[in-house]
Amino acid sequence: MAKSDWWKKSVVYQVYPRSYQDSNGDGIGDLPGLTSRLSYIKDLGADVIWLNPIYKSPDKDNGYDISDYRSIQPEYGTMDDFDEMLNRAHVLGLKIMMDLVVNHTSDQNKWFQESKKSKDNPYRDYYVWRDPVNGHAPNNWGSYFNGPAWKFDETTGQYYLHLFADGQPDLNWENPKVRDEVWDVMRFWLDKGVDGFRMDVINLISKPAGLPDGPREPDERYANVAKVVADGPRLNEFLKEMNEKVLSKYDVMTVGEMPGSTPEDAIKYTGLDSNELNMVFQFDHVDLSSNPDERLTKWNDEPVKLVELKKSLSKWETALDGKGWNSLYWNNHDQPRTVSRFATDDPKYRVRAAKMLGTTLHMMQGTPYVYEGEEIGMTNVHYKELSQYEDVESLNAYKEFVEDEKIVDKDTMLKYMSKMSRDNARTPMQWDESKNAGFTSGKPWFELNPNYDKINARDSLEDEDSIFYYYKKLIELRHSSDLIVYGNYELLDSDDNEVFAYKRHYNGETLLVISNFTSEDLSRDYGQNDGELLISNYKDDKDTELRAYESKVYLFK
Ligand code: TEU
Ligand code: CA
Repeated sequence: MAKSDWWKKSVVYQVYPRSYQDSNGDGIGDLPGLTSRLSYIKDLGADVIWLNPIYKSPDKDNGYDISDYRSIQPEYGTMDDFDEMLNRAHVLGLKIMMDLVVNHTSDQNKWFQESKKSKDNPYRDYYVWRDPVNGHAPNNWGSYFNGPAWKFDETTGQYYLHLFADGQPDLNWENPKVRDEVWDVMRFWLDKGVDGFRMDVINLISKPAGLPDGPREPDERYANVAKVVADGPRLNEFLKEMNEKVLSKYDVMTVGEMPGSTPEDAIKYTGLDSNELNMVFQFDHVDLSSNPDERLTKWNDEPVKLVELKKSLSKWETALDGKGWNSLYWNNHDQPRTVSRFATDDPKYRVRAAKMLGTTLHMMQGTPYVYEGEEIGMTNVHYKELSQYEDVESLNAYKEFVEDEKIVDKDTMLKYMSKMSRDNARTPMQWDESKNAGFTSGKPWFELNPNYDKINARDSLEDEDSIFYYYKKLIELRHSSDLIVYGNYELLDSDDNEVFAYKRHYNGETLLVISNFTSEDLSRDYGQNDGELLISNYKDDKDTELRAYESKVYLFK
């Protein structure tokens, strides 16, 4: 079918339904709650909503462990509630992109329940089962969520593979029946009218032949599975098949989540004639800070160096220009809050800093994603106690590193968690200053960030100078400018560790973007004097002067 590139001109708003809006007082966000907030998202100017999983799930990993792909998690409502939400969104001109989680299912999924019954069960080969080797797991792979990637199952005396939690067994994509099941699930939702898929860890679906051991440091218990499994031998083939059998028949948007992928991989999967995906989520810039102790990787409290950040984002901008398409994001449900991580949540600078970060990202080439609460500058929650955390990744990491292996002490780990835990992104949306921030009339499933009396949507909507209206303007600018959508990218002064400046070029026009990433007063001259100021996070413009977290965009015709 004929397709357009509407997804290149779109801005996506991500909703983590559990934490967005509760409608019935049970403390859990739900579909009717989201429906009641669609006009807020429309008001911001977003075109597409990416909805995190809402399928039936035992919720070991907040919906990323699906037990039934065709029904709605009762906590979130009914299929009628879903249809109502979809319909209402479409009436408002909003598209809905679903999360497609098909690298693994829940261990409660009917397929797995059958699969584990016996070696000759028709569903046995839906998953990856192997005999023990010398009484141990079949290879040395570690799970993304700590511990081994294999779990022994007494019933049949074999191990099954789980790259994530042990309640998330990996599907065996080598089995054509599995692929057909996935295509059917996709058609089920597409035929309802959904507008696309965000595909969870889709670059992990093709496992290397023979499942060989991975490289491992002497002090590591398990091999880093990312290095062995990502970008497997049949990935291109599987994605092409998906496209041919399903996606090509619908005008929808697709984004593949691809931890560990390089620009070359992304071009392979999103390239103009690859017939696979529209764009990928890459991880380079969110993986920039890491613990010098390899075993701890993401658990650290190192600030990201601006030159590194510039290098990373610019590498993707340049490499994909004219060859593929970028997705642009600062945060999502797996990452700490943008303003706390890449600038500062110090109340003195927070609003400016949030606008500065928004400008820096939204003026790039690619499809921008706004994570719920980012548009009002929500911050990390800064929990102090282990008992405040919910997330399986954080809790498993604490257990392994503090309790079992003792490679880091409790206080240090809690400090890392307060900086990096996914739970920072998962505290409920802050709607107003009433009890529980207007998120629920009951007891919230997860403790709110106590700063909701100062940071909330109602205040933002009442203040014309708010981050919300600033984001709205950024989105309007994109919608009205081919230069912003299509222009190519040129980084300026790559070695400058204080200012992020770049240009975009298109049809003889140039856009100049300047962002001060520090709280200092600086001075820089990029010839901005001659340009027309399009947007800035200060009321007045002082040319070469750059005040704390100042950000400005100029047009040259
Ligand atoms: O995340 C994939 C992934 O790579 C995560 O392990 C990510 O690196 C980590 O959360 C960052 O600390 C996806 C989903 O977005 C995530 O919520 C799921 O837990 C995961 O897949 C398993 O489905
Ligand atoms: Ca609810």
